[in-house]
Amino acid sequence: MDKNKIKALAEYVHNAEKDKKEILKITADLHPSLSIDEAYLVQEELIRQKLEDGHQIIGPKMGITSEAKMKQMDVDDPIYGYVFDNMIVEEGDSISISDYIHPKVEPEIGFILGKDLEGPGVTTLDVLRATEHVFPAIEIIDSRYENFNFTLPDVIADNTSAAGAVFGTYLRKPEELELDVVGVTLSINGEVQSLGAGAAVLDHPAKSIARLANMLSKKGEKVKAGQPILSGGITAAVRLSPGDFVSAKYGGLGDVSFFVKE
Ligand code: OOG
Ligand code: MG
Repeated sequence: MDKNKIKALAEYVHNAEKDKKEILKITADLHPSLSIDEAYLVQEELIRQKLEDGHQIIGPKMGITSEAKMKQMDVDDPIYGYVFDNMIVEEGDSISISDYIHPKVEPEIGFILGKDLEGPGVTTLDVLRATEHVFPAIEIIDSRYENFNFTLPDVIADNTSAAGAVFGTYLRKPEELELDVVGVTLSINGEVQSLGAGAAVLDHPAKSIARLANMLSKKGEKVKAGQPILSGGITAAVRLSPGDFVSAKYGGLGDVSFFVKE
């Protein structure tokens, strides 16, 4: 794929995000043969455009790391993308539904590393030893594609549907918890909509961070200390409506919540 094509595809997705207008997936028509490697080139260009617009990367995120997500989205491999500063929602604050296309939420466990991790060969244990804190989080995803309908390359090119992140302030050391058996409930207006445990994420959420380090090493990049990192949705994602009070509650890892307005 030549540079102009990559740029055009990144603009296609980027404009949908800026205009809050859903688009047909890239592989439907524009470029049916889009490969995973090409999709990451489109994502890189999209990220370059966002940085050029003055936005900043807050941290990386993993996606499609649980069976629940693989089934819901009908794709089956972990992928990564990036959370930007303009996506951050403070705990307890409100979002406006009109700032999104068709937003959904999913509960995730967040990591902050005390030292950089560089693959290949990073293990789950390496991640746990490098982790300074874990924290509760909710990710807001908002695929730019019609009906959240996409293939793996499509969703990679769309920065893995990243649209918002609510980082809880309850920090724990990883050794204070057994992250794989930390349970979570995701509730809307006090009613549980989905539930799961950390092990839903690749058997252990720290394994997801190891996978991220190993994937990034193919580009000569590492997972950096100090950045909040999302390890991937534990449960299927739940659609948002105006008036929702969204809350994720974790066993031993506190909770995190926010409101949805018109
Ligand atoms: C893709 C986003 C995947 C996760 O945690 O699985 C993701 C999507 O479901 O639209 O962030
Ligand atoms: Mg996610």
